[in-house]
Amino acid sequence: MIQTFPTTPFDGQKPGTSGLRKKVRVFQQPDYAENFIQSVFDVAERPAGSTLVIGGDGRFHNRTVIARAIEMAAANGYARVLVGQGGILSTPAASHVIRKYGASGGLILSASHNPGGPDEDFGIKYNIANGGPAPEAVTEAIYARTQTIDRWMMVEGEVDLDRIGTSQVGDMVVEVIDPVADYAELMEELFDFDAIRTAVRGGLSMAFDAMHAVTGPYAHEILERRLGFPAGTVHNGQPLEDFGGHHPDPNLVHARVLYDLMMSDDAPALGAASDGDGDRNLIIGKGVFITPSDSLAMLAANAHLAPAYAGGLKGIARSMPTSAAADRVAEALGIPLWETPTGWKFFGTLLDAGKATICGEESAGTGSDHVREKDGLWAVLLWLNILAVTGKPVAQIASEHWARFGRNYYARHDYEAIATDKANALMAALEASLSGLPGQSFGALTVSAADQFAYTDPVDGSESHKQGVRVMFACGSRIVFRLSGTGTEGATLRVYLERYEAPDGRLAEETPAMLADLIAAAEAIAGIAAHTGRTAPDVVT
Ligand code: VG1
Ligand code: CO
Repeated sequence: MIQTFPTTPFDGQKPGTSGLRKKVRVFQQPDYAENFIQSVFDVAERPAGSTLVIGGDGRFHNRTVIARAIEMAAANGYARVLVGQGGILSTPAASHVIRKYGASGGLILSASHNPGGPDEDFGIKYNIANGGPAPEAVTEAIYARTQTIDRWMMVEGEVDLDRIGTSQVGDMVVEVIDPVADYAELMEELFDFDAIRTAVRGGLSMAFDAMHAVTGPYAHEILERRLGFPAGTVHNGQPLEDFGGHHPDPNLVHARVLYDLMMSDDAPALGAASDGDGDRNLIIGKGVFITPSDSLAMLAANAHLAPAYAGGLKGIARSMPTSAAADRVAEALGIPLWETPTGWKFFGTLLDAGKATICGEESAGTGSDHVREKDGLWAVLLWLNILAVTGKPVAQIASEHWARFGRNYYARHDYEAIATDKANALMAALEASLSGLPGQSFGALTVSAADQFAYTDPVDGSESHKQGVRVMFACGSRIVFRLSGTGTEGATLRVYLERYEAPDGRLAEETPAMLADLIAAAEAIAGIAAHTGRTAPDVVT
């Protein structure tokens, strides 16, 4: 029996860079999650008989929202729900399941790399039938609906999320599926598992930090069981509702233990980590950290060594703040390079249209057309495939890459939890100053151009404005300023710094030293200290 509950709108249910993210306490308010999910169902394209995929990263509050989402799907006319056992599906696995089973879309319950637990973060993201994040037109429609919503609907029912099998809620079939099996099978199709297994027997070693988040079960199955890495290769492999009290953010700050291991004499050949929902990756070779922007470029340059990409790449896409390292690879390969706004939702049309094969973001996101999300383990497996086939250490692959293409020194400085009005004032002042910047010098750096990045999707023509302020210098260096769209507390200012050294330039320097004059210029241009009172970033990645 369908029950209908009257409700009134909540303010601020606007999806950000990657879905709706708020504190758990906000999501726990009566009707809060229900209003958002009902708004999704009210605007989503879902023909009669549609299948919905539901899964999450296992964080606190997952099971509560999943149980309710299933009841609501039954009342809203879905024919079938596929849900991961235990409510678990990594973001890339959810994307694959949507595609494989022809679902009309999916709900992914995650706040990704944000911390979890009763006082931390929760999130809901809707993905469309191609398996990718809903594009802006859809998220805008969802948001508009949240502002007028006056009822939500459900059919009472109970599903044992821990038991694989089929049950019924109202007229709807609910299948609890193995969250790992379909994904692991896909990875076996893409990569040369035999070559990797042989290399492992020959001594190829690695450490993978699952950060007590969703990739634990995937990494145990793929790395230890299927590829033969010894037990213990996967660290922190058990998903916990609060990620063990840590930030499941695979960067040099939050994955410090792994970093220290990789810089030690006992380092294995490859160190890797993934985030809360399994879509990000951190890559560290023995003694050498590979920036995500460099990793994108190096993977693209060597992708032909993996079976799935042996026929070549159709194009490479990167988000605007990501370094231009991949641009040089695209040029060498004679394929197009697409520059999109931040967020994976902008890659979907390019992948669907066959304009790009590999995509990446500076925020530790890399992926390909095998799904429509970034994919942490995919990146790790492509690195393993390359290491296995070439027999070279990561450091050698990196130094040879830089010797051929030059090196983009790169860092991102994050200033977190700034008062929103101060962050907005900083950005407003920066925007107002843009037209006067060209020609100005900051130390040895002279501004050649400055603008607000705007994007017109080359496939569907949709436009996105105000996607970040770019300041370009005559020497080819660049600073980008933008505010995060994934935080739940105040505002986060991201400052992206990039300096290019040609193949005959200084290729083996320390990054902070190489970026010192850019850091000073960023302060002079944006007045970060004056606006925010902060004299140093909270996180440098
Ligand atoms: C951040 C990253 C962006 C990424 C997004 C979602 O967004 O910068 O590159 O796509 O997180 O990643 P923002 O707006 O905070 O800069 V995840 O792993 O949270 O799904
Ligand atoms: Co993520």
